[in-house]
Amino acid sequence: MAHEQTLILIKPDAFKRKLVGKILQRFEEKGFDIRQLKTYDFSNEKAQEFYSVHKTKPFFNELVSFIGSGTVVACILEGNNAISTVRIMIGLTKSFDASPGTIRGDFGLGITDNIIHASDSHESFIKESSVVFS
Ligand code: FUP
Repeated sequence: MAHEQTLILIKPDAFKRKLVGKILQRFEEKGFDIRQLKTYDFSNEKAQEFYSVHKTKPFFNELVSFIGSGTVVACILEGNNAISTVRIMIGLTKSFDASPGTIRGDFGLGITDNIIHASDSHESFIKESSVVFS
């Protein structure tokens, strides 16, 4: 068990639907501490940097455009096994496949517009948090 930090982004679809409070509440109730929290508006350049691991993927442009389409909420959470536990809590990438009880499973049906992002490794957390909280 590792006491660690992870980054989440509450994406523009969820922000527009005013789901910020409900989503953050789940992480607080689970026991995570909020260490950093802010609204953030991605420039095209920052969005490309954030998603650079996906730059060869066919959905890269759609992804960059979507994350820049409105305000997001960026949050650094801290607690036991934060990276893997938060990934379990958000659910599968395709929201229509995500299990009920997960954030994507309860709130979404989309793929690109899938409510929330969470770092998938310590290396991703370092890179992503430096893009958003630099
Ligand atoms: P996840 O880690 O669950 O966010 O998913 P991935 O790293 O596989 O994908 C990154 C983002 O690309 C996801 F938020 C959704 C988006 N995506 C698409 O838009 N189309 C696809 O076919 C696959 C992923």
